[in-house]
Amino acid sequence: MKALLLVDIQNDFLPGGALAVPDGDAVIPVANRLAERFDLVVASQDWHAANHGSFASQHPGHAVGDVVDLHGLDQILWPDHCVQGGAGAAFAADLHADRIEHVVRKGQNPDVDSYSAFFDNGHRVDTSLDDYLRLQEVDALVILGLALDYCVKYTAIDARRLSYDTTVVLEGTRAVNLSPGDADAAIAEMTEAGVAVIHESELNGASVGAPRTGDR
Ligand code: VGL
Ligand code: ZN
Repeated sequence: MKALLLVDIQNDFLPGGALAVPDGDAVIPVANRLAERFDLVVASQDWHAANHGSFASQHPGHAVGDVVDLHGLDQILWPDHCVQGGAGAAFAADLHADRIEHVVRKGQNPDVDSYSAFFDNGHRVDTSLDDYLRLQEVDALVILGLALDYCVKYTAIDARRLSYDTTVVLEGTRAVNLSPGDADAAIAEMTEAGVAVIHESELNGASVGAPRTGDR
């Protein structure tokens, strides 16, 4: 079966948030629309310890955007964001979160970042999302959320590696674009990895989960 995976649709990634993704709130109506069409909706939540090593605040002498070595991995430094339990870490208020059946939280370990909803950036520890999806007999994922050039990209590429039929819906995602061109590069990388990157209109028909029965 096919599930919808909503990546990090959290206040800190919306305009006005700590790590605002330009036009990030535009993904919310798309997420809400698609959530009505899937039998299973799951979500990831960036969920950092307050002293997380991806925060520039933890690296005196460094600024947001610098790249440092974090226990052997290149790490872009970000503003403090999505601190566990904080308002910035909450799902966007307009997101129909009542449709979400299962949430995986990532990025708790201060020593390693976790862009993918499946693994930390060192691919050492998994979030248990794969186990959960297999138990639900999910074999195909439609992915959207924030941000296209980080968490959506790494989640989609890992999903392919884990052999899910994987689709990313362009209207449902926006990029940070630290460098102009990052969005296009992310789309190219995902496509190269076997991810179908499509428009929402192309989701019609056989490729989407059957309409939910019972309430419509
Ligand atoms: C993300 C940067 C840092 C994301 C999370 O959700 O794309 N990006 N933490
Ligand atoms: Zn983060």
